[in-house]
Amino acid sequence: MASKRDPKYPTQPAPTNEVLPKDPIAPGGERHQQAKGRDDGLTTSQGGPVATNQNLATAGKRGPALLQDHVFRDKIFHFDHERIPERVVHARGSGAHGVFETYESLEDITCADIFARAGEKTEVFVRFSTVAGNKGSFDLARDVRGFAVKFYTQEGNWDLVGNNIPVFFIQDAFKFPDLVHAVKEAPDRGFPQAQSAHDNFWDFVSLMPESTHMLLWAMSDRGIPRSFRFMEGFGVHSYKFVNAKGEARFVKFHWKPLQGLQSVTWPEALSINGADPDFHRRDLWDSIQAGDFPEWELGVQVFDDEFADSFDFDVLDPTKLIPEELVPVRPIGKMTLNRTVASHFDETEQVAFMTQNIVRGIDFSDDPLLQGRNFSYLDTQLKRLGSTNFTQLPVNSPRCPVANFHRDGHMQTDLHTGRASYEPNSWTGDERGPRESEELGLRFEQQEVSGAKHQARAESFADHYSQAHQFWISQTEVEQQHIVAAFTFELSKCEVPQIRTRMLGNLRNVDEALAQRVADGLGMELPGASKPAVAPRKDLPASDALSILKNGPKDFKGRKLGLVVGEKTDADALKALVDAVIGAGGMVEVITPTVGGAKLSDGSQQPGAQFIKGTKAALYDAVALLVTEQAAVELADLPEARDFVTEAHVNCKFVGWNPEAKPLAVASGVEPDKGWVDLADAKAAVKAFGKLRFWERDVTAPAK
Ligand code: HDD
Repeated sequence: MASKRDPKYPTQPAPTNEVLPKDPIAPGGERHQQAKGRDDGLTTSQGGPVATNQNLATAGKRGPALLQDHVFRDKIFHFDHERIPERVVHARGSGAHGVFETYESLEDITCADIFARAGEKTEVFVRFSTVAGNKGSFDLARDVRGFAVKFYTQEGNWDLVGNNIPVFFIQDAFKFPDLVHAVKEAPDRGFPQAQSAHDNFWDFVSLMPESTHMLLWAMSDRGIPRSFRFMEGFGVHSYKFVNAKGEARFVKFHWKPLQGLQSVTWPEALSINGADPDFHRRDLWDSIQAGDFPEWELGVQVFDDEFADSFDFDVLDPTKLIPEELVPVRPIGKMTLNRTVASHFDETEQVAFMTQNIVRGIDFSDDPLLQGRNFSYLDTQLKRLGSTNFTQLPVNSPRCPVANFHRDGHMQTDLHTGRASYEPNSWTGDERGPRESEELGLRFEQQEVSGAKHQARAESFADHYSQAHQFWISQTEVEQQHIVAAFTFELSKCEVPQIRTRMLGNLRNVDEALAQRVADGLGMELPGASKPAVAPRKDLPASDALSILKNGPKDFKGRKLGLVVGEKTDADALKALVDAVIGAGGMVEVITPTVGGAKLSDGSQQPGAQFIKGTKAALYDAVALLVTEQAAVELADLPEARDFVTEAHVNCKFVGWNPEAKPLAVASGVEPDKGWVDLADAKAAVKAFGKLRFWERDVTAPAK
């Protein structure tokens, strides 16, 4: 054979509803077995059995080390080279494997093979990420989240490299390095890390009014999701679907979590970052390991040139969205994440996403941000992974055959045979090698293009504020209050007053009340409005799809209860509560005074998953206090127990309790209200937990 690369791993899934083949690198898989070494014996990289993994060879018992200790050299050499450059953005990520199932054939609008057959299952790999922080930063930074999906389709890999926010900060890729430099650590001092609450970021965005719409999203609770499982994903750009007749339509991609939308509050985010910096990463891992597989529906907004021409904004402008009320999102398939990674580095770190990885039937639009991205992602993979052969890494390797005349390069792992590495050639049979195919190959839409070379932004991109206003009026009162608080917090960290003033001037173009409330929070006079490129519109209707709270969950499924238990807790009441939570599809973490657990009323020992001094209420979706009066009095003496109750209360969580827990509530300085539900009826309590927050309590909201 000239150059055909067989699917390396795993073999291509059959186009049926069968379950996917076992991944060879998963535990127990063929390659995993190989990696374990000969009969579980330790070997060098060359496969030689190792006699000692403890001591250097030395001359004499206490003498100098011998240069000849090749086993030591092999080990240290590899260790010294373990690190690769982290991603310049989206460095901190969490990956998982899964499957995508197509609902129905979309042949009328796209010839993409993945959408050709109802019920088709396609293997996927997903990587969620924060954007600004380094690899070792914390999960609950206020930040955008990356939502990148690699579909291993039968006609090649398709990467949908999106975010949890449907718009972007900038309109043109030319500005991307500036944006990233502004939000990352200041180059002189190397901080602040993983946050946008600093002068450089707000200096830049206040000078770039096109960022304003995205800023509203980032300052909303979208910037602090409860976990990856509870957030939407968006392809952001307008792409195109092209059918077999060559007809093209615009398409925007949406991921909708079947778990519902959910975020934490800002004080909780601060608390979680200290208590569990891996909160999101752990949540994804734990839920998949527990068999509670997160699911998202992929939906599309499909529209033609006629709609694009009639729409209020340019569909090529990535700072704009198309309201779902105007073009409904059509669900076209479901993704289920059903397998954790076997190795964080091998898979999550080495996975290479690229917007230019499209397949036949999907095409780019002329969005200048997308066009620039298509150039950038390939570059970055070479920098990170060190070889043009990164596509041969298992996580990047297509599951369909690969056949071309690419040759050599660092770390080539394919074994190419035959003498022809060029075409045309006149060899035959296996020596001939692959050929292009007019019928099967990807062809771009045959689009007419005209006009002089141009180096300026199109006028159709000039409106920077109208959709920001639309986003603002689409939020509930609670969500608006959180946006005000976020702007106030972030701008309060800007040391240079002019930056705050400039930003307030921009916010006046979004909404006068918003700007005034932020100015009040900062204790500043409201400056004049900045001059917009075009007058913002205030007549766009509110869109419910833009609010998290209007799209929350309906029950406690997939959520976690933090259940405080003490000495002599009623064993029957405990069982009833745990059964009710599990019956509702939720999880329970039992918190006891010490991690050794507590002795229940029936004399049995209840182990603790956490002890009260080692956890925080912010880590749970609801909390419950199931304790005797004596235990409540003892807990009331512990500052950590009081903090636990106070944190749950002020963040509007539902608190399940029995009246005996009152001394703990009193000592915590909180007044039980209707959000405190009696555990006597466990099922009713769990039903209340499913509402997630008792917002009526919001003690941080300004008095009306
Ligand atoms: Fe990007 C990574 C999403 C604009 C250049 N980007 C990266 C990742 C996501 C996004 C999710 C992480 C992928 C992974 O998990 O490995 N990026 C976006 C979205 C954008 C966007 C939704 C706007 C709509 N990005 C953007 C621009 C450029 C880049 C305009 C450059 C011109 N992005 C990169 C990059 C990264 C990257 C430098 C860093 C690591 C990587 O690619 O693999 O090339």
